[in-house]
Amino acid sequence: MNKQLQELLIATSNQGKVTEIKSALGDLPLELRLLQNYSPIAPPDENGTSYEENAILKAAAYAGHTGCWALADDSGLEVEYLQGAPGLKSARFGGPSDSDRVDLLLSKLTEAGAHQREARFVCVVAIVDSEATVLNIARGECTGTIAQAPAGNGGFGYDPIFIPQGYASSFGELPIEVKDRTSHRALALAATRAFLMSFLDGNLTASEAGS
Ligand code: ITT
Repeated sequence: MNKQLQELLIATSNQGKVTEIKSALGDLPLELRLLQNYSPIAPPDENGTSYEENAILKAAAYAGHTGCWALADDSGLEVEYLQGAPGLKSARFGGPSDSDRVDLLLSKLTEAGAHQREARFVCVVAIVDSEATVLNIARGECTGTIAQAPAGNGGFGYDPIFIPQGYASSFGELPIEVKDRTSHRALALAATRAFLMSFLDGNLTASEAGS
């Protein structure tokens, strides 16, 4: 096994993300570390202009504090009727709770017709090494529609109002296995997993990945 990759910090304070990341990567021969394994670290300002920039700046900041390889996720919900909002600002859209954000989003869609509720989730996962060199970036997207009202308690964030394409129920209602197989995060994590396995198999070195 490549000695540089024995521990990987899941660099997010969002417990919903942690659950999904563990489900996708938990069986790899790696020790997954959590932010709560360290003394409190102030979260970096998410002032990037893309999901990629934000994912990299989060991974780099936490790797810098811990000296550990880090995986960070930046994600958001883009609603067509709102010209892509809340997008990069999904975590800071109203608030402070998930249900406040859901209510605000639904209130902005009261005038939207049934055919104007198209939306997509986007997720970008960045991996950096212990020196904060970017080794891999993976993006996943999941299209769907925004429901008229929240339904279900599964998942987190906007899941109770997001109906993925091909289904009649929200991610909040569907079995978690569906989200773990089809979501924006599932797709980004599948590519991330392939990258990590190349490392763990010794087929790729940090300098090859970072170049
Ligand atoms: P970290 O930065 O610590 O990872 P965060 O929650 O602030 O946590 P983001 O900045 O990436 O993460 O914000 C993304 C927001 O988009 C998140 O808080 C949710 O409100 C929403 N979101 C992202 N993925 C989602 C998903 O799979 N289901 C529902 N909502 C999601």
